[in-house]
Amino acid sequence: MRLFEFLILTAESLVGVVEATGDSDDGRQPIIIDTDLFSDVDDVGALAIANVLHNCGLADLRGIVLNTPSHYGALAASALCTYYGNDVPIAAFRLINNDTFFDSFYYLYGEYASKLAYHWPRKLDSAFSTPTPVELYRTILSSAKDKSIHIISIGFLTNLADLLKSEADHISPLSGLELAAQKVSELIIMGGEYPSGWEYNFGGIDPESTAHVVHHWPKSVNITYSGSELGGNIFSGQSLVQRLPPDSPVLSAYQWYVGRGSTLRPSWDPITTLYGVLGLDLPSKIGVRPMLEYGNESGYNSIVLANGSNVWINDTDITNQHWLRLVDGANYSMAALLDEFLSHDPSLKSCFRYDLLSENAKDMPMFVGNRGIRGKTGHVE
Ligand SMILES: [Ca+2]
Repeated sequence: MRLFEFLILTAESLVGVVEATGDSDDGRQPIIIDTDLFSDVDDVGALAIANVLHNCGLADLRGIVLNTPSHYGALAASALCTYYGNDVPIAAFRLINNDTFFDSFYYLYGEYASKLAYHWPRKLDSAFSTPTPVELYRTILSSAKDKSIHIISIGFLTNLADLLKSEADHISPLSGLELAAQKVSELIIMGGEYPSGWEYNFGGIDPESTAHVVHHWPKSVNITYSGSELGGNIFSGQSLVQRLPPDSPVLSAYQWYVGRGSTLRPSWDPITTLYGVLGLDLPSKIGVRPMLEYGNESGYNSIVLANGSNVWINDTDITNQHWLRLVDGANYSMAALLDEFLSHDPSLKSCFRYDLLSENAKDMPMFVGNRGIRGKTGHVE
């Protein structure tokens, strides 16, 4: 099978892509990313994709909030955004600490956050000078158009729970719950397993916050879940060493984290971020075949407080919650598409590199995944 044969649509599909529909005045989809950038490198992939989509005029990256306490996470996020030419507001988790990642589970994966923080230029001088996550959430939401923001959660849900619990303050007369209901058009969460299971983002650190967000999120606002079974079966980053310059922080982070000469990694957070900006309608936004669909029509997610596991409850009256699944046969296409974003030149302001897609398709080796080496349920912290 030709790797890209389903990726590339006709030239006619490109028309109007630059003016892709969005919820902000300029057609960009406004997003806030809530990340645990610290250990697994798929958060780097997610921030790379968000910055690329921002530069391509499809996303409006309004802010990044950290849900892990190491100050290296905030600094690394700033280094990544700076590399893509973007000065994005960042909020460090409190209390801030000086931890560096050590893989005490597999003794295999490497640390990258402190290295990104100190070997690439960054706009942010210190994590201590940032607002708190709740302050940044409230500031961005209070100034946003109604029903405009997509929040993309690719880590723990502590900040979102704190946002929902926040009261009126000097930033906004609205409570956090009211801000979410009024300003957010969709919450996209990488977490859980569907229709049921246990996953680290939900149950690993702060299941109480997971339950609070999932059970108290306003019913008028859509939630879309990206489960461990989705990104865990799609391996991206295979060709980064051939396609990125040696000074790329994305390449370096993947090399440091995965190690052993590989940059191949499951795609939990990159897929979630891609959907969080573009939704299901990939053909109209970037001119590629549909790759994602909803796995359910109705019902809702429920969290077992004791351990953060989730189970889908069937209920035809509730239609604001969905989980994502891959369209049949789209595994290789999705991996190849993610690789396009991960290897995107920061100076290129278009996400439509069809000549390159075709060119790469001729030479790209067939997908080789190290399946089984680790699932999200074995997420290293
Ligand atoms: Ca993550």
